[in-house]
Amino acid sequence: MNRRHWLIGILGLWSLLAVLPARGSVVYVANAGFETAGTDSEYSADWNYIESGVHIGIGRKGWAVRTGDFGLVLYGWNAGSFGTAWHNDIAVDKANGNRYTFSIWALAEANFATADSFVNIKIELKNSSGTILEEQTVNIYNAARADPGNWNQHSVSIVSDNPDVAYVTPVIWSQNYASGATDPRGFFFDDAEVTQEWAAP
Ligand SMILES: [Ca+2]
Repeated sequence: MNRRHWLIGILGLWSLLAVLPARGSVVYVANAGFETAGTDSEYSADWNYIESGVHIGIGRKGWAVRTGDFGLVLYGWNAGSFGTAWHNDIAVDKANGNRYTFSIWALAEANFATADSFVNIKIELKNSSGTILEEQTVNIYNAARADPGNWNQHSVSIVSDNPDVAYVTPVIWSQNYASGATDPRGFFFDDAEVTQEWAAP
């Protein structure tokens, strides 16, 4: 193949790709790796927390890292505490697909335990007013604890053809960290992503 034919081939492939529908598009998650601090070093920009009013239940730490310099941690050493984190609403274009997936890497330290046996990841679909239309939750507690000390990626998906979907919100939460557990007993998160694609018909 001479140079001219090679160029035509490349242009042809480029033209074909241009008319194919986008698949598996990754939707940007701001501060996906918790690298940027919020109002203080334990808070993460672009993420919001609810936590125990008595003891801190969740925060950003420099020793809970999969990539970069920071990760998010459930403070399992504060018995009875809880932590919830949710990202700011992420605008999506429903023309890009009907399957929405929130994925995040997690690591359970050896002795992390809660009295209620859950660490949930959830994806919420919202309308343009921010009202939740649909949501789906996966409890990753057992899966993460089955491989202590190692990072694994977990996902929760929802398929929706609701024409009012305008935003996606990823959420993480756990509660009632166990008393009596010895260190190490944190639960780490890092590298969140949200993807949108067309579900197989
Ligand atoms: Ca990170």
